[in-house]
Amino acid sequence: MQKFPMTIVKRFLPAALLIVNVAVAAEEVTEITVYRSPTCSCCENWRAHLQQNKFVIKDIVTNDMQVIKIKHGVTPELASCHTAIINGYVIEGHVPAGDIRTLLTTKPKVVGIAVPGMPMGAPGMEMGAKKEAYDVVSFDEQHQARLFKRYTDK
Ligand SMILES: [Cu+2]
Repeated sequence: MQKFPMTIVKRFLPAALLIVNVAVAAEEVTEITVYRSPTCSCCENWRAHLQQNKFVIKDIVTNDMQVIKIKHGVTPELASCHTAIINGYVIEGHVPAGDIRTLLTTKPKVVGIAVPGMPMGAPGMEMGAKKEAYDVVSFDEQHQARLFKRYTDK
């Protein structure tokens, strides 16, 4: 029986390990830390929306969401119920999963993105056929908001 030449193993094994590491890193990106208050039911609906879209949730229940929001630069104008962190970005409120994916792939120089308030029809805020228009905005360290994605009431 011929032994597998050691030189080939030495040459290709590190490359194989590297591929495994990259695959793991890509999956880690979808882990999102969600801060929410124990009484928030729409937060749970939003978490379900993320899970349906293959995000892995680290759930942190807290009675002091105000502290979390201040710590992450979320002003009252930007604020909603839950606050989440993914890959260094802040995700405030009922942001659709697709917009989080866009953020992670385009990597803009922003603190995060937010859906201020609790618009009807946003993920986790479904109320039958009722929908209102809402904006996903990005915000920077000066709390300047910019349009990231607009959703109509249709
Ligand atoms: Cu909510």
